[in-house]
Amino acid sequence: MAATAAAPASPIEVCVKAATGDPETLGDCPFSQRVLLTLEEKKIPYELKLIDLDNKPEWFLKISPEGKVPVFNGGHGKWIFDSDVVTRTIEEKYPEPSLVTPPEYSSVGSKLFPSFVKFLTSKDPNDGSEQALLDELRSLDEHLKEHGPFVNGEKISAVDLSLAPKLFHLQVALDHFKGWKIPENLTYVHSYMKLLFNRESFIKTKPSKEHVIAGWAPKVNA
Ligand SMILES: N[C@@H](CCC(=O)N[C@@H](CS)C(=O)NCC(=O)O)C(=O)O
Repeated sequence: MAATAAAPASPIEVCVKAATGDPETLGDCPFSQRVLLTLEEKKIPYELKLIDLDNKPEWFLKISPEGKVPVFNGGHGKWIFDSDVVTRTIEEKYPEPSLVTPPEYSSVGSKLFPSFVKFLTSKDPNDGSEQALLDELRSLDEHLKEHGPFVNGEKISAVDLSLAPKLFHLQVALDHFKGWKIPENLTYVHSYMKLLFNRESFIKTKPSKEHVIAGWAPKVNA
């Protein structure tokens, strides 16, 4: 734990999604994984609480106003929600190693996830959703070409930890449901994904491909 942080009164706890149909296994929520990646990269010990989102316990509904994960308790009794707020709070309490992304890069790739979801769930091949996703991926590729290998150069930062789980979902779900792959010529995006997915923090917190697919299936088949 970082020497600068006040010791928590009790363990740090994080409520995250349990796997769909497998409540004892870490699930496939990219926002939950983002928080776990932040804790892992900062080497902060924590206790996981797996939440079955299809059968939310009463105690969880009391601490999570919208019934959403992740929810985080920094060890001082107060539960906070939303991965933006949680990761910002972790950064403030545990500033070392710094994961701060410079403001000019903090929105790089921010439209990737909504573009991916739109294309994944689209039933109309001519609605422009594939092209919109390709445009976002190309723009990330250009950024990485100029500034990579991470969004902010040599050092991983918060924006990478937000994008990594989303890119994993994108890769797994689009391949499975649409037989669609990120074009080979987006070489900087491919190298970026390899770099992120091979990190110890990612390997430790990633969901299985089967659970990612099971998580998206109801939205794709809706
Ligand atoms: N903006 C929130 C989004 C969190 C979110 O949408 N979590 C989903 C799981 S990935 C959830 O808990 N959904 C509630 C449900 O499925 O009942 C964040 O960044 O934390």
